[in-house]
Amino acid sequence: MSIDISARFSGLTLSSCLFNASGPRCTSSGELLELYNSKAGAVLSKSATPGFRVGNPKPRYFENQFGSLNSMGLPNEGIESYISIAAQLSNKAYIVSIAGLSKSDNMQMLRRLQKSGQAVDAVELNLSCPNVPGKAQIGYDFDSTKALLEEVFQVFDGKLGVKLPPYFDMIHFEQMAAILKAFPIAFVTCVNSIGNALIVDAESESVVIRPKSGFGGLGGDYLKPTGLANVRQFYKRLPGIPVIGVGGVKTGLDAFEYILCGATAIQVGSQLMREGIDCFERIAFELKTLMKTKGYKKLSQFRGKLKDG
Ligand code: OXC
Repeated sequence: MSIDISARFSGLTLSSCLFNASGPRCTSSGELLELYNSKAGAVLSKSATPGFRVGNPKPRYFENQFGSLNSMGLPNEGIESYISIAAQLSNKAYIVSIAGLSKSDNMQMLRRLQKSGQAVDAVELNLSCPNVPGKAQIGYDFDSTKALLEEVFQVFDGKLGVKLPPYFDMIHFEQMAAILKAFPIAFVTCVNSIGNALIVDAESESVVIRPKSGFGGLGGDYLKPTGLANVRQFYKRLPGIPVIGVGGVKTGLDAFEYILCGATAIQVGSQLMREGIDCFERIAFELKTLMKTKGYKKLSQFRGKLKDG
């Protein structure tokens, strides 16, 4: 099948537009190497903090037929580990996600990444983790986001994208887009989980995850319409800035819908957790099969072309 699903953005070339979301199965070196050896088009690390973090108490991940609820609390190996593995991931785009718990954490990691030169191909700055008790999602605080980005681009001149929380109001899309436009953002990833959702188990009359009294980030099918909406909004408002779609991608059809909304590439989260790394080959095959049926040979033939007039 001579159907091309490669993606190019910010100087990165991905043989497949599909890769992992920062979250499931990308924390340990072993997991990152598995992703590297899979059909994923790029490798993205779990969000790093300056040092190792054990994360929130378990159980902290739940799934049902509609998606997932998590409150992982940023368990990760620490930034040094994600920089040092880069040498073993050199033939694929390797993106490191960072999620400092404070501005100074983020600046410390960016200085370190800056010093590491070309080790890492790009950075995804996570502005939207909902699961650290006592810490707000910075992406919902527009002034703090702007102030952070002002400092970020003073110390870091590599490729840097941002991972946004889902927005639900037109004015918020407008305000965040206006902020992002003022910076040399390499890409925008839409969306992180819907924060502080609650799933109830009626039989046990209990919450389903332990941290934060059961409140956690919602992913999977629950998230997809919100993810599509956010991709569409930022695609239209940020011409020239690639948008990476994430939220409820299980099939080639889901991926197709994200590209129609304007996504340049697509991340897989809950489904990667459920199915493992084979999901990349399966979803790619389904996407190519659908494109063939529709007479498309490459993604640019339909990217962003959702009929919405
Ligand atoms: N989003 C994140 O940014 N981080 C994780 N969960 C989530 O939904 C986490 O580690 O809690």
